[in-house]
Amino acid sequence: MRIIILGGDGYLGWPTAMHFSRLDDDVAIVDNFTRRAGHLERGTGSLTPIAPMQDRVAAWEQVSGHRIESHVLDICDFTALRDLFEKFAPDTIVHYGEIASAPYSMIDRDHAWETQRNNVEGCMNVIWAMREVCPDAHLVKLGTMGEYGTPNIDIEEGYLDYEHNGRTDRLPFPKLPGSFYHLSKVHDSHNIHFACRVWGLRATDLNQGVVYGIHSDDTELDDRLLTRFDYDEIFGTALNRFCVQAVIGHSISVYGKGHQTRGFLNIRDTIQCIELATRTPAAVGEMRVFNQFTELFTVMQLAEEVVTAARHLGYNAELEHVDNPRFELEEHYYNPTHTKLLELGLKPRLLSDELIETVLHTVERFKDRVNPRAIDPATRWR
Ligand code: NAD
Ligand code: USQ
Repeated sequence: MRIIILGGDGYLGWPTAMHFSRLDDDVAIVDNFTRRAGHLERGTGSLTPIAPMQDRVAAWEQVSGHRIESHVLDICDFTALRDLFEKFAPDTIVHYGEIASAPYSMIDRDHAWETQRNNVEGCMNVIWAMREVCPDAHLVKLGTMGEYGTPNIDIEEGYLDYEHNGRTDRLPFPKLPGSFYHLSKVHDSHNIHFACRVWGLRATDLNQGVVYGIHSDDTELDDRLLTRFDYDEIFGTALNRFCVQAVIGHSISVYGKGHQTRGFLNIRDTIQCIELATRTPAAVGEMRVFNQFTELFTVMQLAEEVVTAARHLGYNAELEHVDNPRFELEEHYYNPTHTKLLELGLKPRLLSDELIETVLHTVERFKDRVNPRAIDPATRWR
């Protein structure tokens, strides 16, 4: 495959790029370091020391013998993006390149707008550039399970069969997202769906759950190949934050009752899912939707799993219910379907004590880099 990975400097994009490169696909990565800039703005950073993108690419070539093409480019620059698509002629475009934080989008009006502008404009550019120069390519777009919210009915994979006043239709599943960030993904889904229906583009919208974990097969080869690992209140996600908190002796921050249920998956399974989605592309004119997660947990269950694993390693880990900074249901029904990736061959790596301990061990190596000031939630939904 000739594959472009947008957001290739990110937590998921970098290990995905190495994975396809190792499999001998022709890989180009694109990033404008928005995530690194977001950390500079907040005075925070990745737990793992991450090399500049160009150094990581050079280290990868040295370690693996494979070359990844890299481009410093803002996806919101339409001309530059279209030129790259024209020159590289991708058959697959994996689009990770968005601002990925719900709290960031809730800081204030400017951060809400910057998140939606960057994400919607970037994705809009991707579909227009595809239409103009590579209409046969397959777009694999990272959406999020949070697009659906937590409705009191079963969640289907993208579409629902409706019967209304004696008539039936299959329509996009209703969306009830919980932040301006999650809303940006809903806007993207509508725009991509439109491009598939009207222009005949082909796309897979991956409604991914919360990702955890620190390593892929390739990041383990050399410290210069590490991917980022965020633990701060803005960019860090639940289980990753809990592991850092356990190691530095901070109480594990369960927001509210902790009965909120979400879909979760290991970073290695993200890569597996992307590979499965890219190797069997959507049909012309189709926007497929896969719900991409392997397990459901309540936040409490996750916190308890981390407490158990951390205590096993000798840490005196404890969880604490903190006043929930978000506006979200803490008790709700949650039953999302997630069979399509399994049907394509996904072999989930389920959460285990051993897996959490691996993360804890890596956190231990870099614990001196933790900024404790960055951990407590300060961004509130209202
Ligand atoms: P990340 O922030 O680490 O990676 C995204 C990358 O895109 C960053 O390196 C950023 O600099 C880049 N980027 C953003 N805007 C850009 C622009 N205009 N031009 C060029 N590059 C740009 O985030 P991640 O955790 O790797 O997430 C990747 C994707 O997966 C995101 O779209 C996110 O919404 C989605 N997702 C992530 C998770 C998760 O738990 N990590 C779960 C569900 C969905
Ligand atoms: N939570 C805590 N304590 C914490 C952090 C989070 O209890 O210290 C709770 C939150 O209140 C929420 C749940 O854990 O109920 C998940 O929060 P999160 O910060 O781990 O994840 P979220 O904000 O939903 O966003 C993350 C990624 C985002 C992706 C999304 C997938 O940052 O890019 O889209 O997961 S999903 O949640 O399925 O929409």
